[in-house]
Amino acid sequence: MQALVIIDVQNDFCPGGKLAVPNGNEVVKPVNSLSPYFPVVIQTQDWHPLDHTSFATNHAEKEPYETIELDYGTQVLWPNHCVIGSRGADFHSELDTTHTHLIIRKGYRTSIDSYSAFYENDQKTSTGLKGYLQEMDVDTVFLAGLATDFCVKWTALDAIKEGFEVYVIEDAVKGIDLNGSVKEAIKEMMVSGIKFTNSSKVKDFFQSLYGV
Ligand code: VGL
Ligand code: ZN
Repeated sequence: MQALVIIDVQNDFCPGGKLAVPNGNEVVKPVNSLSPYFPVVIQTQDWHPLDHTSFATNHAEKEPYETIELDYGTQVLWPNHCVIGSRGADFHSELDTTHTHLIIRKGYRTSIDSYSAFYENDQKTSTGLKGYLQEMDVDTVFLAGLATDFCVKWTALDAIKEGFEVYVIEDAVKGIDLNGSVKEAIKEMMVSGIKFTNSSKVKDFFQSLYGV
C-alpha cells in the first residue's frame, strides 16, 4: 500500500511567509492533483512554541542561518516561523486537505527541533508515524512538500532506514538552499536508495492500477 506524505505546506514556508522557500507555493498544484489517488494521505505541520530552541531570537547574538551545537548535534537557527496557532503555521489556503487522514505536528518541544516526520532531531524521539504506516500496511512512501533540503530529506532518509520504499515527487518539492544544500540533499537521498519520480508518472501509475 502507498502513502502520500505531504511535508509542511504551510504559509510560513511559502512566498510572503517567515521562512519562505523560493516558489514554495508551486507544490500546491501537483500535491492537490495527486492526493485523491492515494489510499493513505498524511500531512505534517511544523508547530513551534515561541521559545523554541531553533529560533535565532532565543539565542543572544545569533542571527538566522547561523548554527549552534546542541546535545543532539548541529542546529541551524531559523527566523521565527510556524509558531503554534499563528496564521503562518496554517496550511497554504489552496492546499486540498480533504483527503488527509492524519496530521502529524512536529517541533512542539522547546528544546528539540524536528525536521523528519518520523523522528525528532535527536533521531530517537518518535512521532508515531512509523507505527501508523505499519498498521495501515503501507510499504511505499511518496514524499511531497517543503523543504527538499531539510524536512523532506530528513523524512526520506528515516523512511528508507525504517525499511519503506521511498519516492520523492520532484515537481512537488521545493528547497530552501543554504550553500548548495539542495544539490547535496539530492545526492544524499540518491546514494541512500531513495528514488525520484514526478506527479504525472505517479498519476499514470494509479490510473493504470484502477483502470481509468
Ligand atoms: C523546515 C526549517 C525549519 C522544513 C522546518 O519544513 O523544511 N525547515 N523548520
Ligand atoms: Zn521549523
